[in-house]
Amino acid sequence: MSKKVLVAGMGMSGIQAAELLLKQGREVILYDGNKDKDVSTVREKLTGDVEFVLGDLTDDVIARTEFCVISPGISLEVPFAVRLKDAGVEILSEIELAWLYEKGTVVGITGTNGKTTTTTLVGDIIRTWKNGNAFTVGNIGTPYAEEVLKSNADSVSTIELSSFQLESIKTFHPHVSAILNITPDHLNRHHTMECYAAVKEQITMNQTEDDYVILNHEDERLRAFGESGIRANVIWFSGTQVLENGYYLQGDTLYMAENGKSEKLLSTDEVLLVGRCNYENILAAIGITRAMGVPMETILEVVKNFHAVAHRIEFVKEVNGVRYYNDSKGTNPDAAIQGIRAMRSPTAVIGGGYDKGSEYDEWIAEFGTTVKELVLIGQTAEKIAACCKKHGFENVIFADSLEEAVEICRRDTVPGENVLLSPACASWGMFDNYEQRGDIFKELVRRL
Ligand code: UMA
Repeated sequence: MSKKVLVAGMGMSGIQAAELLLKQGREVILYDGNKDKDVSTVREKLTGDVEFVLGDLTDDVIARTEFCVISPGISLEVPFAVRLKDAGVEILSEIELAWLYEKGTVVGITGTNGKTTTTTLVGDIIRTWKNGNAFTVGNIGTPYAEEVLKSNADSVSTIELSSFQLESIKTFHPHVSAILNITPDHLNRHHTMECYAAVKEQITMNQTEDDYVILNHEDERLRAFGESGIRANVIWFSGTQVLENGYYLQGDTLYMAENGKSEKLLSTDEVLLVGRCNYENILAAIGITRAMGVPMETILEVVKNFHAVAHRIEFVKEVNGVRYYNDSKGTNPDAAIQGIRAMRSPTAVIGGGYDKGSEYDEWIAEFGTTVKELVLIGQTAEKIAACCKKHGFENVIFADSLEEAVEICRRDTVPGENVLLSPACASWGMFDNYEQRGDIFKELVRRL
């Protein structure tokens, strides 16, 4: 009996992994745990036939499986994944599968926050340098498996990588990798910070002395990791300290340093992004693209023209003197802190959502005089409200929907103030993803 490849998950990654395998002439079983999944719309996206399985995975299917490609949203601890492992079936992430077909060079970018902005910027710089022979893929929204067959000896794939995607890599080997920062997130899946950090650090596990890793010098865990004798060449960046070697921000200027000799690169008023977290993303992007060999002139040209990405402290509209910002990508407390830091006047914040097991103390401690009221939605509303009480922040209001939350903020703000959607939580439960949450928010604001 010839065995098939089992692709688990019929979301974006699963569909593109199945399509890639079909193009290689492989036989595919496409599986989803949701027994009500609409198979007909999935079938329309595929160019060949696959065997569909929904609901529970039977022993018969496991016996017919050569290896499994797992979607990032599926934990390795779910019962079917444990049964596959027990049966000796290898489980690969969609990233690992795509990597097996890569013909060009790869840049991999991970970290808790700033991944999307940095990946987009790096992707733009590399696309300019390579005259379009480049791909920007991964957690950012286009599965790596969708683009990899277009790669060639001279192309570069810039990949945003989540911890979920790094969990089941085996041989994946970026020439340049970056870990931007590691702060608590997704702890309901990885359980401890140590496990979460270890998964992120796997991005370097196949790198050699010919490769590079860009690390945040101000992240204690990453500093220790960079000094622990890893094989790749370490390049540091810092948003707060002058470095002997690396890329850093001092005052309003970005510098590059080599053996204690610093050279000014550009000042913050020459770029369109705002906030220290964004200057750190720029420093990391410069470090990554220099390591790839892009001329500094090309890098700075693209940096200067780069706009904020959607859903990341994105200005939406001014209504009656109140500025509305969409930071739906603020899916954890640390990311949401950056949203608050970017506000320059009193702000009504809309927060709450899916419970990933986060703690909200540091986020609430950042409210200071900036946050005038917090409007809470979703599963975490009570938990966040209790945390606000502990920190003496009283101005908390509950809303049943995002629409009601926007209406409350409109009612409670005056000209010169801001409204910020920056939930500190994932969107799941109320929305399909953070993009949908942000798009709905923008639509509600445009209708005000
Ligand atoms: N499913 C199961 N069993 C489970 C869980 C899910 O069968 O136990 C099924 C669902 O029924 C659904 C499918 O799996 O049909 C969904 O798969 P998925 O959750 O892996 O989603 P994709 O559509 O494949 O999107 C994934 C990433 N999603 C997640 O990691 C949750 C997208 O990142 C990514 O853009 C896309 O691949 C392309 O690479 C989104 C995300 O939220 C933006 N990422 C997290 C984050 O940024 O914090 C990590």
